[in-house]
Amino acid sequence: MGQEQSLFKDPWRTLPESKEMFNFLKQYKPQNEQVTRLRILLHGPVGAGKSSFINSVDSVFQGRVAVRAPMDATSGESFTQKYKTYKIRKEPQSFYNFIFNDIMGFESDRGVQVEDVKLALMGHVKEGYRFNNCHQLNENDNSYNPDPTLDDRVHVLVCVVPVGSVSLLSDEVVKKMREVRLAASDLGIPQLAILTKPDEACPEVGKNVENLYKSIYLKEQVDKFSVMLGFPLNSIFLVKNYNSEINTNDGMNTHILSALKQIVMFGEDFLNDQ
Ligand SMILES: Nc1nc2c(ncn2[C@@H]2O[C@H](COP(=O)(O)OP(=O)(O)O)[C@@H](O)[C@H]2O)c(=O)[nH]1
Ligand SMILES: [Mg+2]
Repeated sequence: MGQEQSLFKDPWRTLPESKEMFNFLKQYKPQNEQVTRLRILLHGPVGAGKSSFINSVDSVFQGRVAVRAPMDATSGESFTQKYKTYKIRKEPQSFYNFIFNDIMGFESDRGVQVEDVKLALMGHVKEGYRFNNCHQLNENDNSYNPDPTLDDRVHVLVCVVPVGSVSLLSDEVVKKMREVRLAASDLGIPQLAILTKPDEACPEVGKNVENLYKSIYLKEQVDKFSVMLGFPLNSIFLVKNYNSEINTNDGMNTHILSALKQIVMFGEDFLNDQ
């Protein structure tokens, strides 16, 4: 396919200046005084790029490619997962006011159960708890937090899926993702989606990340995902993570920051409604 057929002439989404978004996020502090930090929960299949997204955010803010959140080199192999909070360091002694948790899910026979995701959303899952797909966390477990504060709760939920997998998601996985979405909606928690690995799904993006919002194929996948799961377009972001790069660059930073900024703004709205 020639470039004429695979790319729109103009991007279908234009993004703000990276510096503006960077500064917004740098100074971000929840207005709601009941909380110290905005808690973002990433969920999605093993190998979707959740840890990589956290590392990408870290890289943008550090100005160099960071490797901190452990990435699964052997994606798809791990069956249990610890509930852990990731913070992004600002200065030697301080952190940014948004934090991440991640949770794997939705594979048919493994991954975290939908009920456990709901408990995490409500703040009942204590740090360090090891999810087990054979056992659902309950009030009798030590890792069950019986009375979570607003700080412990999830303030914004982000679904992470490789964009090339959108057409391959099984009915069962889609059903589980919808269930989680519904549970979050019941709790009033805003939700977004990040579609990763666009470089693998579209050769033009593999060559040049500036083509991210020009790729006709990727736009089709975004539309498809939007219809399948009921995410409005403004809550779906394409992100190429830092995985093979040695240095950070403004083109990639812009895409990572635009997703993060929207996540933070949605989460901030949630906190202000409490
Ligand atoms: N090409 C490409 N690879 C990626 C991207 N994001 C993540 N990966 C790779 O996908 C694999 C799984 O990523 P990981 O972050 O561990 O997924 P997780 O299980 O959701 O935390 C790793 O080898 C990453 O380097 C991306 O945007 N593009
Ligand atoms: Mg991971």
